[in-house]
Amino acid sequence: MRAGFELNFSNTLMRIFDPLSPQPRLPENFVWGVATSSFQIEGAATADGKGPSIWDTFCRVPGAIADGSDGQIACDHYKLWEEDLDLIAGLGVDAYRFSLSWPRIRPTGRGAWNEKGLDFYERLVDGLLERGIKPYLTLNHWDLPDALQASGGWANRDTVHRFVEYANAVDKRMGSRIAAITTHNEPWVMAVLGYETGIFAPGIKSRAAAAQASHHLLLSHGLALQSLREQGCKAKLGIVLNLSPVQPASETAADKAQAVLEDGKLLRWYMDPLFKASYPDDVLRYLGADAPVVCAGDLQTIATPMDFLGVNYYSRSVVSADGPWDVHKSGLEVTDMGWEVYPEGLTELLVRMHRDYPVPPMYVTENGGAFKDQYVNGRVHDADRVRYIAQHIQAVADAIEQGVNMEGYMVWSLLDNFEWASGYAKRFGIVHVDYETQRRTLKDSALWYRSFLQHQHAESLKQESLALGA
Ligand code: GCO
Repeated sequence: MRAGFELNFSNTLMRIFDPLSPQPRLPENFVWGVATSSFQIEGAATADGKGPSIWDTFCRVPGAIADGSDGQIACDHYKLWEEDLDLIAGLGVDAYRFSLSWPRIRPTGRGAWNEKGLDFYERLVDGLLERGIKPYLTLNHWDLPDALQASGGWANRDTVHRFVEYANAVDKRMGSRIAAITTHNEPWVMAVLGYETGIFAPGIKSRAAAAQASHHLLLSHGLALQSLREQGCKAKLGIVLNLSPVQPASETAADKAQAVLEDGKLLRWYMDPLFKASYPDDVLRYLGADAPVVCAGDLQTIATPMDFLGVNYYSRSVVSADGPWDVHKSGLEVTDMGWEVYPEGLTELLVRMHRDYPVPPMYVTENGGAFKDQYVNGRVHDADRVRYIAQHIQAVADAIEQGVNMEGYMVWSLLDNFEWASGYAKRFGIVHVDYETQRRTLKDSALWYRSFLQHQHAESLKQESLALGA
């Protein structure tokens, strides 16, 4: 155990942490990482020719962001990127998952390209490679060029083609140096929270627009995959979905039926077209006249084979036919986001996906928790976050035991950052950010992850030399 490192673990968790005890068994080349996204950390909202994104615009809507904040400065990563890369390298991770700001690269989404934007990401990619870290690049983590929203954004089929152009341009500039390219991060969030409930950018409230947006996101994913492969792109290609097991609040027929429908809207609406080239009938029936316009060939395009699938997992979803479920009912620990800590749900979810769909190798591309951190004398003792991460790594190991093909795990997030409609009040980082001074401080969770990874890597080396000697 690291000196001075006192955490109150249960026996199981202690075993994960204690280098002398058996660790969860993860495959040889398992990829360990940390994740961020462009709008949440970069700042520099208008620097070097960047155009506005829908989130820049949405932040100006009174009441849209809980603390009235915006992404103008965020973690100032656009300026501090070298320091941040050193921080990532210091953790001993294999990979860094980050996203590109589309309007930094093409300010109006369809006009001229901004070379300075491409230059920034090229420096970032080279900086990662110099430090021995694999770049996992996401093309769209929600910050659509605002100019494309003026013509309907993702509800307009034209945006599909603009996205493919953007994907091609990024690949031409740096694709050969990227380990994996994710087309979209969490299409459900963009479609449902962005176009149906309107609590996220662009703030539209139309179920029909949301359904159409989800279809266009999926279609653009499939078309981009085809186009990137035609271009000879060597990176692994995939998409990232936010998923949860959906459980009924009770055994009543009404609650169970509600859970089936919610599972359809959250999981099968994305997994069925991606892996079975069809939309689920029950959700189509539920949407009725709001179902999306789907052109001939669209579903075959969406089902273009992927090299990997990313899963973002935070909690389970419990649904009741009588309205919202009170998370405090279960007696489980609840994070600062009001989400139950439910690691066994991750195992359940991964096993179910493996059982129900012909999935490619999967990654947990995001997992982590917001907690009420206290910064005291240069330390943040976030034992709750350590426990959260350790339990979920164990849950991934359990899924692997049950035959699921998992290739990696990434913590959300490297840094405290702009948590969308919650602003800066919710902290997900394993590194604390003082927004006044931009000083970064490793929390206990970062120190824990670092020593856990040291042990994992030492174990792999041991296995390798045993294999060589045999
Ligand atoms: C997400 C997002 C992140 C969030 C995180 C916590 O993909 O939902 O990728 O941007 O910050 O999930 O809510």
